[in-house]
Amino acid sequence: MTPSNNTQDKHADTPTTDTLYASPSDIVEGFRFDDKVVSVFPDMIQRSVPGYSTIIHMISQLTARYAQHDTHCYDLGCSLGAATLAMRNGLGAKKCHIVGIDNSPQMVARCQSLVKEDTPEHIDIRIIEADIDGVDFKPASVVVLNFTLQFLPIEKRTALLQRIAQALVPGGVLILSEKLAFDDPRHHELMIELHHNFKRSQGYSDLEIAQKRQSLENVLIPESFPSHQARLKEAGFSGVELWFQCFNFASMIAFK
Ligand code: GEK
Repeated sequence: MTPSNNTQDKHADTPTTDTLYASPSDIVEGFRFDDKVVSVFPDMIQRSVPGYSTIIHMISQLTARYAQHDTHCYDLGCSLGAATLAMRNGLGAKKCHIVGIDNSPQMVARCQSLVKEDTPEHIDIRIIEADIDGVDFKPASVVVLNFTLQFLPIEKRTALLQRIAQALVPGGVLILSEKLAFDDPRHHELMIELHHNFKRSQGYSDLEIAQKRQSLENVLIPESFPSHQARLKEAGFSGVELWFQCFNFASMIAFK
């Protein structure tokens, strides 16, 4: 079996184009990672997050550089396993234990079947249903939080990052991708505007953009890069840098 590079187009029997917010709703409910979202997820994230494919591609390269033999590589909030598979592809001959974790049962079920059908049996890769808030991490060299921390209540973020920092072996890294907020309100508005223009260019209507934004209100809580940097240092990381940014979407690397 030849491992592939993505999780797209594997289930031709299910809808793949995101039209979840295309019709007007009287009440827009808070966003949940349920069956409906799972069935359109690759299309949704690709057309909503500028730079998503580049980040996934680079997670493979960062794993190749930082993964250490006989350690764990975690993908926290793995959804359908795009970053999990990118890590697997980056490992090459290194023997690591790859663990993807998500607390959406629907995501986990789909992810397990996608990963199983794409991965040779000798590779140690597991997809687990759990809240990342309560996981007991084993010694790890690469930990990925690709657009997941933003869904955790703010008051729980420091403790999770502390546990990750403690689990990382010397030389280990955390790759943290997040939607960002900005302290200067003029810049904040500009980034939102450019992001919405990006979504329009991807075929989303103004109604879809407005309803999705409403559904994410109080569910996805973005913070600024200086806030992330300060918290990561407080949690025990010695260095934190931005390695990718497109508008209000960014990826950071935090060094143990
Ligand atoms: C990707 N990383 O394709 N515990 C476990 N999982 C959680 C928790 C939690 N407390 N909170 C949210 N999730 C993926 C994309 S999506 C980002 C990540 C997005 C899970 C949630 O179920 C969902 O699958 C994922 O985190 C966030 O690279 O959709 O914007």
